[in-house]
Amino acid sequence: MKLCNDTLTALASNGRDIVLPEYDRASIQPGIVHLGVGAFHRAHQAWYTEAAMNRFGGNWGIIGVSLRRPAMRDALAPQDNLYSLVTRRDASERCQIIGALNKVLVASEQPDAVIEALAAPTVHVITLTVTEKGYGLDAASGTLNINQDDIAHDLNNNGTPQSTLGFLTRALALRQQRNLLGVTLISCDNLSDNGRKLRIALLQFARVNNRLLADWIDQHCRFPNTMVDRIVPATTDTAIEKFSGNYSFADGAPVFTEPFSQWVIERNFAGPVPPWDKVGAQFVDDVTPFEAAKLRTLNASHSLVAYLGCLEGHTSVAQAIKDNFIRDAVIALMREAEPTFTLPESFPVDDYQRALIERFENQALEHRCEQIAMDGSQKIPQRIIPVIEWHIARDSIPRYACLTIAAWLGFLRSDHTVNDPLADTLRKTKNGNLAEGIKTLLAMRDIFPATIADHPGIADQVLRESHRLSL
Ligand code: CS2
Repeated sequence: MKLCNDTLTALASNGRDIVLPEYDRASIQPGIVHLGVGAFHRAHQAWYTEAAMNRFGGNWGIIGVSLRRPAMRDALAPQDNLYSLVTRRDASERCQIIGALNKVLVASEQPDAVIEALAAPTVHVITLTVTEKGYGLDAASGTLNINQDDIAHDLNNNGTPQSTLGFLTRALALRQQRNLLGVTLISCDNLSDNGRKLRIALLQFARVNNRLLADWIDQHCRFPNTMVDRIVPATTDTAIEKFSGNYSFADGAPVFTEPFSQWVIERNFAGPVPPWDKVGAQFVDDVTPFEAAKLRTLNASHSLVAYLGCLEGHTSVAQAIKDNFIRDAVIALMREAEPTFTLPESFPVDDYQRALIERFENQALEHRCEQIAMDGSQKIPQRIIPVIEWHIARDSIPRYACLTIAAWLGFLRSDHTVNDPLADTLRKTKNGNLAEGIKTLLAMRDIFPATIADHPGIADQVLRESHRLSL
């Protein structure tokens, strides 16, 4: 039996405890368009939206957009865009069928349909998971990188857009021409100040060719900052096969995740949004402390585990964290980050750190070190640099942040495939001896600010840590 609308009722009576959509899918209008419909979105924002519709109804169907590849659409279309969300903690497991996704469009094949979807009058919210590199921002200056290929393409011609910003401006121009309401654009990527960054990128982009549109966007749209959290490994073919063996139906696109989930959203909306705050998300006035805590604790230690794990031959985070050297280093890195942010009292930092280690230990998740090791040039500036800056401003050298850079460098100089938009530049770190490699890396202005690059104590500490790793 294959998962689809017609088999939903049969699933309800197949003996396994599977949670099904409780609203009438056929009558739901799309209220959200999501750009970047990968595993993370389907386990996070779509899951909160599903919970909101299960409890309160509402027209919050999601149109998912894949920017380039058709794989997600092709897997989901034959199953009426239904998919299973499996939450796993060691031996326990729970399966829920998510119905919130109405359809998936592929931007490279159906650009006009994507623009019309974004401009639809029923759509009030646009969410994005386009990864750190999808915003076209220069990490060091925080301004739009007009030389990035897709951005340059979209700024220079009126043909089919290629970039997220290109699609958004075309759609928002239609909304403006049609006198529609503005929308709330919610970045769900692991960037500090993600909403503000999206706003800067989009306004700068729109201003190049259409100043009036930029003014309209600024006046009518909102860009709340958010902190998103849920560990969602990429689904593998083996996991898909095992899934149909475990359940009595086949699903070509299940998602596997942990029970934990967190979503903190700045209360800053252009119009209606789903009642996510009634189903577990938090609407707050200031997301900054949550965001800093998460990026500098969870994500920073994830990068450290991933690079050390790759160097030590561990495949998954759960395996790597069992290694005492890695575990101790992660705990020390968390402690080093701790003074750099202030969490609300409702969010005690000790509990947070302890819970994170337990989440990393979850044996049921096959979260590959290599997956997290991707895009280091985009991730390190968010996760490690603020910690180093905080410490050097107080005349101290953060040893474990330096260890993270050393581990990254070790990874870059190893035989692992480097999957990164700056891969060509990063390859230069392979030249010369270790000290030269460190100098080359720290001199990359797209990644490291001068305050760090020119600080002799940092380069020295990275070298000491590299020796400790026997690089
Ligand atoms: C990870 C994140 O791949 C990565 O870089 O650190 O995707 C992490 O799993 C999520 O941010 C958890 O919320």
